Amino acid sequence: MKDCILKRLKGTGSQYVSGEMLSEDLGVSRTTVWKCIKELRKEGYVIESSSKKGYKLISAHDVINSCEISYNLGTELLGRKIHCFDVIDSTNHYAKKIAFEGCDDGTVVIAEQQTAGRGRLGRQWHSAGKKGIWLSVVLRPEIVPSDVQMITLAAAISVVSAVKEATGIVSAIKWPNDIILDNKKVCGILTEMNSEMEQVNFVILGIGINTNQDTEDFPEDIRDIAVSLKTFLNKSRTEPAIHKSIDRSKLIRALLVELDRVYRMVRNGDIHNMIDEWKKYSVTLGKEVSITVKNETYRGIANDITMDGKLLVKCSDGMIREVVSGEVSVRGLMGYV
Ligand code: BTX
Repeated sequence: MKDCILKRLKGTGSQYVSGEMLSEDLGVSRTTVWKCIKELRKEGYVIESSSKKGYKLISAHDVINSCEISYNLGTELLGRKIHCFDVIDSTNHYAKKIAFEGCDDGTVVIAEQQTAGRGRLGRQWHSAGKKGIWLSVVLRPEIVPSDVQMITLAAAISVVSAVKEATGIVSAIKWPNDIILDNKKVCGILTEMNSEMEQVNFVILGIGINTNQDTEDFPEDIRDIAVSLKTFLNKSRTEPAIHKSIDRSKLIRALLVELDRVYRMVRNGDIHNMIDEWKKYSVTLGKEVSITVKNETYRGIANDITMDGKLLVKCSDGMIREVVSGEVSVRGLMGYV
């Protein structure tokens, strides 16, 4: 009921809608309408009420719920079903569970906080409450398992474009799965799959974006490599009182729209154009990198990327090596990037 009332308030824009009309149209009592309005206010919606005119939605303060994210989203596939949680162990974990249960392609899982957020290779992902975007998407692309890296590339493009669209901030892609700002990690992508030999059953695409953390919100051991969009945006402002926050729901909506677009490129086999877009945002290509695969480390220049997302590295012995993302750590020789 709360969602129905919210949709009605959103639909009327700057107009008031009377309590009487809401209760008649939705077939509930005026008291129920009032209770829902109270709950919406508690969630962060600013709703004006007037005894004569009714209710008017003024603004939403950092609210993330499925109605807020999906309202007039305009995507073809992404986010037709959205599961939102206050606290969860890992959105990837939950997404995997519902993927096994048969949920639709494009189903989204979002949490305000993760207690066991995961990175690659069993690493931890720090996911502070209400400070970031911790989100997973269940995808069912018709691709072979060796092409799954394309989903990570698609996600990286989507994050960079959505961040630009929603905040004006220009970030960049560090192969294979980081988005960086100021040489620090603002977003990590974890792509996991379930497959047969020849066919992917589903992919869980996990995206973690640091949005509103202050430096002290990160554990000490990652303060040198982690950054949030908020700290980046406000780095020239010395007075904390005038620090601007990032509108997380606006960014999530932009991300789903972008992901819908780029995932469509994957599904339509439009890989050339997708790779071209990826190259535009890459900070890895042309750089001297150090690649560690298991216990072996080698250096070279990151020359190019293949159509299935492998990095081509020209090593000092003149050989060009194809690097697969799965088990590597890539370090620029001039620091993290
Ligand atoms: P990664 O293995 O490339 O990066 C993990 C490493 O990044 C950690 O070992 C740590 O050094 C550093 N790190 C941890 N937390 C943060 C942070 N908040 N910001 C910057 N650096 C950090 C990257 O793996 C993939 C991360 C995916 C996270 C999403 S969130 C939604 C979904 N659910 C889930 O459990 N994981 C994904």
